[in-house]
Amino acid sequence: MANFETVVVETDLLILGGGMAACGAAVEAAYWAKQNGLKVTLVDKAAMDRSGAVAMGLSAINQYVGLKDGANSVKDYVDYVRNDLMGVTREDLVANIARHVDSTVHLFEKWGLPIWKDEKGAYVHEGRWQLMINGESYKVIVAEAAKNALLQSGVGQIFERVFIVGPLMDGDRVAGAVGFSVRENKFYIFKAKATMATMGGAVHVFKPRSMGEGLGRAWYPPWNSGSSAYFTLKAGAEMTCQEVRFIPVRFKDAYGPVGAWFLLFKSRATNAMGGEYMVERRPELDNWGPYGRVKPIPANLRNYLGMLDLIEGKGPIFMRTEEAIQKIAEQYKDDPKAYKKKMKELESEAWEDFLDMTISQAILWAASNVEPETRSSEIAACEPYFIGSHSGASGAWVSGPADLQTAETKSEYFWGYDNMSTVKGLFCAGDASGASSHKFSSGSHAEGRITAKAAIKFIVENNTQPKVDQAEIDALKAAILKPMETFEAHKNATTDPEINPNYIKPRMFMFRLQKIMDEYAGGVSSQFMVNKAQLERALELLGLLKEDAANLAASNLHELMRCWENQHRMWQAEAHVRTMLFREETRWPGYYFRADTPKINDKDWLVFANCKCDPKTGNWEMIKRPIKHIFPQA
Ligand code: SFD
Ligand code: AMP
Repeated sequence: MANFETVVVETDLLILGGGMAACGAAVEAAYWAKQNGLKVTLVDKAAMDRSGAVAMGLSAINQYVGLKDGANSVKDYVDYVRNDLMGVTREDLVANIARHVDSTVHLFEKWGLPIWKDEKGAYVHEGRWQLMINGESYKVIVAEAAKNALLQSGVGQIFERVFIVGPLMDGDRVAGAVGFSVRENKFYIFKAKATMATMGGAVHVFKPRSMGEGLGRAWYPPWNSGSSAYFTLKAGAEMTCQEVRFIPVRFKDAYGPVGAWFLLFKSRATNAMGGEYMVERRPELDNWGPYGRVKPIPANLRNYLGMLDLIEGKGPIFMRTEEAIQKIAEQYKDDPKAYKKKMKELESEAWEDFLDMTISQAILWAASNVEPETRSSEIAACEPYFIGSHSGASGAWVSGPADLQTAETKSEYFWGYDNMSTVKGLFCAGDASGASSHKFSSGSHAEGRITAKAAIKFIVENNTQPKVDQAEIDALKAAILKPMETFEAHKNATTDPEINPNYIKPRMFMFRLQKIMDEYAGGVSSQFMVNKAQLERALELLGLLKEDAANLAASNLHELMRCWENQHRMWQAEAHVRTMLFREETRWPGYYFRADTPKINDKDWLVFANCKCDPKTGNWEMIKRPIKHIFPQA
């Protein structure tokens, strides 16, 4: 495209994304880069102040271990995560984050984040690991610190509103990334000695429950579209846990969080008949091996018990907000003034929980006359998401820290630099790194710091600028901008630019992807059920979709971004389907259920299911990797 300027940026460390992991990376990288005379460049598709999952703010910090108070140990956290993921977790990665996460939380507080305190000045816990915050401006505060660190140290530069499409390679080493501005006709080539993929997880791979005007609404933010997975897959990196999607239960239709209700307010959830699935269905837990007996009950099993009620026609499921609020206030019933005050306080906490992180839920409550102190609200399982930082686990397979390996784990989990993928110089953190669940906002930031430090070490020890073939760059530029040419060439063939025999617009392409995934890969409409035949059909249809991706069309830069977002989603979808097909058991009922292999099978499948795609041939390889412990097991 002649009217696209090409901008070349040479740097040492390239940080892709501007979310929690990237902000952590920026702070740490600035420090180590200055000491070593290196340059750092951060690229975000949006504006860092409000980009990524924390855009609307959050009402809790979900990972705080409390090592200083001796409340918990690193091993306690590792046990919690392994149990919640039905035995499948990289203990070395989880422990590495757990031992550093508290210092990240203390930094947040220093930078101005209000964390709730009790009368004695101690943090108010939502649950064992979760702290309550006034977090409407959480992302603004964290981004400000990252920007200050990069810009004031003089080592860094930041590009906002530049969408990263894919990697640049020098043989088996990553050499940077390519992308384009979503505001100006500029094509970007970033050349770097090490690259960090921190572009979050993926939403809208599956058909959402919302439709029409509400379509953009999902629990996870619609602007995280699988760019991390695409980037690492295209670089040839090994991926892990691609089958471990996350399905949260949320307040229905506006996706408000449930954590504060279950943990802080101690609310019950009951079905249409008043039955409590967590009590009535307890015997079902015995079918899920040792994981049915752990505390807390794994998130997917909690989901599953509720889903069984729905399958039997006992829905809707209600969060009993009115009962929970009354129960807490009852303790004050002998003193009418104190009772009134407590009721007001609880009411405002209930609203603030949503106003701090899912404002649309508060709007829905207001619009539908819900007073949580007098009336229950429906909750429902969301559509599936890919998020390695919450209770899902999908992401790249990365090296663990040297000092936490045992003689047993070292050969499997360690290859030199913390959080480096199997591709030389390509590092991953946050949602982009797999098998290290439950890091959330704080752990993602901590993992970003760990990873940036390791990436700088890699640069110091491999201090050469990788070579990039100009022909490869030219080919990438042509392919990336092609949807705009396609549109220009064919736009007059029909009167409605949305419908054209020569091209497909990204919105329609997304609907097609979502329909395939919803119907054949266990979405909402198929009650999260899959079997071999369905998954094979999904792969066949995804193959046809991939062919048609060559005919995507964009009428402007915004649509060009949409084209590539949906290509990214499609690759995430394929990795997911292939891995569900590979794992011949059901391990995470409540996330997905393989009806043809309906039982958990620890003997054959207590392993990581990994995959990779050869960038040259496009052939996929499925790999089993062993689960090994770094702490002695009881
Ligand atoms: O409870 C490109 N999360 C919660 N964590 C908590 O600690 N407490 C909570 O209360 C949390 N809750 C919650 C959470 C998330 C959401 C969506 C809701 C509620 C409604 C989880 C955390 O938010 C999550 O773990 C971290 O944010 C993960 O960090 P990271 O860095 O992996 O992802 P990111 O922050 O979304 O940032 C992604 C960045 O990448 C950019 N990007 N840039 C360039 N090119 C591309 N192609 C790109 N694609 C994406 C994005 O713009 C962004 O900057 S609770 O309800 O669960
Ligand atoms: P959520 O709002 O569902 O994202 O939950 C916030 C935090 O609370 C996460 O750490 C969840 O794992 C945890 N959580 C939510 N519900 C429960 C529950 N019923 N039991 C135990 N932990 C929960």
